[in-house]
Amino acid sequence: MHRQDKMFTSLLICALTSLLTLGHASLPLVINTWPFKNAAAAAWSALQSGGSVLDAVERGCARCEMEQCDGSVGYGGSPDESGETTLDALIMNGDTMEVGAVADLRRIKNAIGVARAVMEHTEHTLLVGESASVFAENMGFIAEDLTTNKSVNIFSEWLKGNCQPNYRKNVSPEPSKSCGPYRPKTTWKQSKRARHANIHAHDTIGMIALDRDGHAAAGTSTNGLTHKVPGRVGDSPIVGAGAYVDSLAGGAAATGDGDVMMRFLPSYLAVELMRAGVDPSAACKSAVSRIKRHYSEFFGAIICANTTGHYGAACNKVPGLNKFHFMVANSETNTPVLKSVDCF
Ligand code: SD4
Repeated sequence: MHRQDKMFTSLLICALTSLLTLGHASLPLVINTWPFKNAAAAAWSALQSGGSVLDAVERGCARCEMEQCDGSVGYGGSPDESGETTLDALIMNGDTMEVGAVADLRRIKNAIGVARAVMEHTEHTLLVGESASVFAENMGFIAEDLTTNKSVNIFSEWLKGNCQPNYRKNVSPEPSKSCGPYRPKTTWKQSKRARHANIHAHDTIGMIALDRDGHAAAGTSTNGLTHKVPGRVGDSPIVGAGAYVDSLAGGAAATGDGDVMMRFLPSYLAVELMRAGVDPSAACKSAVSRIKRHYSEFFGAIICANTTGHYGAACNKVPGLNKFHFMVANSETNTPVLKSVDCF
């Protein structure tokens, strides 16, 4: 091939790769993790009817909380070791960098609503546990039991199966065979216990919304991990881990094994890369690669969008996760469209 032909071919490949990986840029934009179409539709219609990007994120995540998306968002999912469902959520305003979040929230279904109340009615960023629930009740949220027949069944099957799987290590009795109560082992070898969490235990909604005027917001909502140790908080309500957004750079939201992912602040990293001019797909990939270096087998994915409305996603390829699905709605599609990316 002549040199000019070669150059033309590589330019063509570059252009095609960009088209495939970047997605078309168009504002406004709503993007969320997993094929949660109704959540994307709720967020999109909030924007279309004149709502703010915060309204869009709140309504989108709230839709998943009501629909109990995949059993991993909202009430009645992921019972912990004591059989209780507790919720984590976060909302962030990319204009003001204000954040509201709740973790280990009990008895209140609308976790993203409470997160927004933390942002708008306190000077704080994160409220946790029983006190977060009392705050929510005082703010007018209804307290109700988050347990369902389904969560009771999951819990009783787990008890019958000797509390397997669980997240304990270096304790006795041997956690891979028995229920607690556990005590710390006096002598133990430093080792990583293989993480057992399966794909169905991981479907947090993470959402980013951008409008035409340069406003951006992001949020998350989840019931965390099934059989978690009571009090466990995942990545979703941790700013920079579960989500991050800056209207001058872009937004990102993560899903997956939060115990591992939160150690790397992947959403913050991705947004900072986009601020430096890296395109959203490459920014998402870098954030995943950073985690892979230490935890090659981690389960997780991240979505990214920049201020021009370009978006992308990336996921770590592990058994059960070859492709990651996410939803996109923008002025080009005018309706939520299912997108996917191959994991690497
Ligand atoms: C957590 N990241 O609590 C959440 C769970 C999740 O998809 O599914 N993410 O670890």
